[in-house]
Parts: sequence; C-alpha cells; structure tokens
Amino acid sequence: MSAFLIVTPTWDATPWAKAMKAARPELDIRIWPETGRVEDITYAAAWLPPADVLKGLPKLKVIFSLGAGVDAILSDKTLPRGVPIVRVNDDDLTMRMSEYIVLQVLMHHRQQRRLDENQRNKIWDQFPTHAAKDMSVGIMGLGVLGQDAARKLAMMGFKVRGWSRGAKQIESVSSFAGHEQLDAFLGDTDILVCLLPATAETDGLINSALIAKLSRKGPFGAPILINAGRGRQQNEDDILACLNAGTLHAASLDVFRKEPLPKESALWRHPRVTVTPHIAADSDPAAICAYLARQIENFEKDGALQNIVDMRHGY
Ligand code: NDP
Ligand code: OXD
Repeated sequence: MSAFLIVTPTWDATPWAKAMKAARPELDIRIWPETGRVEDITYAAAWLPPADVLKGLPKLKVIFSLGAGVDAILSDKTLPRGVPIVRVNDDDLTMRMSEYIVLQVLMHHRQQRRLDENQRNKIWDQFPTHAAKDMSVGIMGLGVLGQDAARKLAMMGFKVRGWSRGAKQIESVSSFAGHEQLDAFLGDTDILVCLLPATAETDGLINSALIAKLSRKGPFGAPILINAGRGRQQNEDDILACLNAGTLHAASLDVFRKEPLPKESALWRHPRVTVTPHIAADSDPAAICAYLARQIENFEKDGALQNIVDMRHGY
C-alpha cells in the first residue's frame, strides 16, 4: 500500500487530489489533516505545510513541493532527515512566469499606466516611446524561471543580463555571477527583475543600497523593479522611500513580506506601484500532478528523482 498525502492548508486540496488520481490511479490519495494510518504514507506533496506535519510520517520516501519555491517547507525545522525534497520544474509554470515578467517589462517600457490614465482623462498625448534595444533588463536568478524569461526578453530585443551564483552561457544574455559581480550587474540595469529563491543569502537583498546601484541611464532616468521571487527579499519601506525620492521610477510586486499584503500597506495605493497577489506563476494541478506522476514512476523504477533541493544552498 502506497499512500500519497496532500498538505495544502491554504489551498483547496480537492483539485489536487483529483488531478493526482487521474495521473496515478493506483495511489491511495489522502488529504491532510485526514492522514489515516501514517505508516502507509510514502509520498507527501505540500504547499505551506504546518510545521511538524511531515515529521510525523515514518515511512515517507519523498517530499514534493507544489511550487518552485521551497522556503516554506524548509522553514520547518523538524523535517524528517534524509528524505529528499523535490521542487517543481514544469513548463506550464515556467511559461506562466515568463508571461508575467514579459507583461510587466512591457507595461513599464511602453508606459501603459500613463496611457490608461490619459484615456481616463480623454487626453491625446503622443509622448515619445523608446526602443527595446535602449532598455537593459537585469534578472537576478538565472535558474529555470530566470533563464526562460531572459530568452524571451532577449528575443524581443531588450538588452538582457542575468545574475546567479554560478556563471551561465545563454545566447544574447550577459552573465554575472557571485557577490563580486553584483555591482557590475546592477550598474547597467534599467529594469531589475528578481527571480531568486528565498534563502538566508537573499533575505532583504532588495533595499535602498541595492537600488542606489542601479542604472540611471535608462529612458526614465531612474530604474524599475519587478519582484516575483519572494517578499522576504525586499525591504518594503526602502522601496517606498526610493519611489518617493525618485531614485526608483516604478515597481511591480507579486510577492510581499506579509501575504496577503495588509490593507494598510502604502504599496496598495502608490501611483507607481503595481501590486499582484502572488499569482505570477500559478501551480496548475493537472500540469504539476503529471510532473509528480512522472517523478514517482521513475523513482519506483530505479530510485531516480529530478530537481532535488540542495539543502546546503536552500533551493
Ligand atoms: P532555480 O532554483 O531554478 O533558480 C534559482 C536561481 O537563483 C539560480 O540561478 C541560482 O543560481 C540563483 N541564486 C540562488 N541563490 C543565489 C545567490 N545567493 N546569489 C546569486 N544567485 C543566486 O529556481 P526557479 O527559477 O525555478 O525559481 C526561482 C524562485 O521563483 C523560486 O524559488 C520562488 O521563490 C519564485 N517563484 C515565484 C512564483 C510566483 O508566483 N511569484 C512562482 C514560482 C517561483 P545558480 O543557477 O548559480 O544556482
Ligand atoms: C512557487 C510559488 O514557488 O508559487 O511556485 O511561489
């Protein structure tokens, strides 16, 4: 008997259970907190699992994260030792993220909010627009998501650069790696995109000091920030202060230190901030469960798993 436990306290688990059953009918699917006999559970799939749930599963062989980010799972200090954690690397999620990044870059680049405002006021203003080749987009995090977004933006003609822990070779994308090259990466970035995982090293990275290092040579005279990584990476007071001081031109934020973003946050009503509710790349049950089913099939054949989280680095 092999049981598969779904632990999604903030999501409706029903579509996940249905999709998993469709992908692997022989699995006994259970939804937390109705675990049944915990000794039957060999696989757990989780999104924001409460601490202590996973440690109570003595026969667990694999933990699947239902998202690409694993920070919430890793924050459980009681995780069972030696059980591999597998994260999502799926084309459907990747395409959704690239759509979001391209949309936000174009929205700022083509000044869509100004056009919307002009339309509301019936103003026919043919203000100058700029070519993509005159705008440099810098992506922090050149992993699965960052690389796909980088390729798509480069195809559209933007100057694209990326920053990661290790150097990368991606056609038409300049690669910067490690702390030593962070300032050089920032110095020519007009639009900064964050697609980093939340780790101890990336915590609070996006602050006034980092924003001050971004390029001022772009068409708007001040840089733009797009964060779809994790809220923990941004200092929201600093972002607001930089927007108000004019050292940051605009921001699109999909992630926040506290989610849902509290109603009293000034980010909601800032005229140059676009707030989206952590939906840049939704996890689609059918697509993700097909991915999990492939992983389980391979694992049961020869013990192989892909996209295992590196516990030393925390992503
Ligand atoms: P990957 O693990 O594939 O990529 C992570 C990238 O970040 C890698 O390029 C890695 O470098 C780089 N990186 C990590 N730590 C550092 C560091 N200290 N300094 C420099 N570079 C670093 O992750 P994904 O691309 O799949 O996902 C990225 C993140 O996006 C997720 O962790 C999650 O937080 C977020 N996300 C947000 C969603 C949303 O809806 N808003 C949806 C899905 C994900 P290297 O390549 O050298 O290892
Ligand atoms: C994810 C997310 O990590 O939704 O997949 O943020």
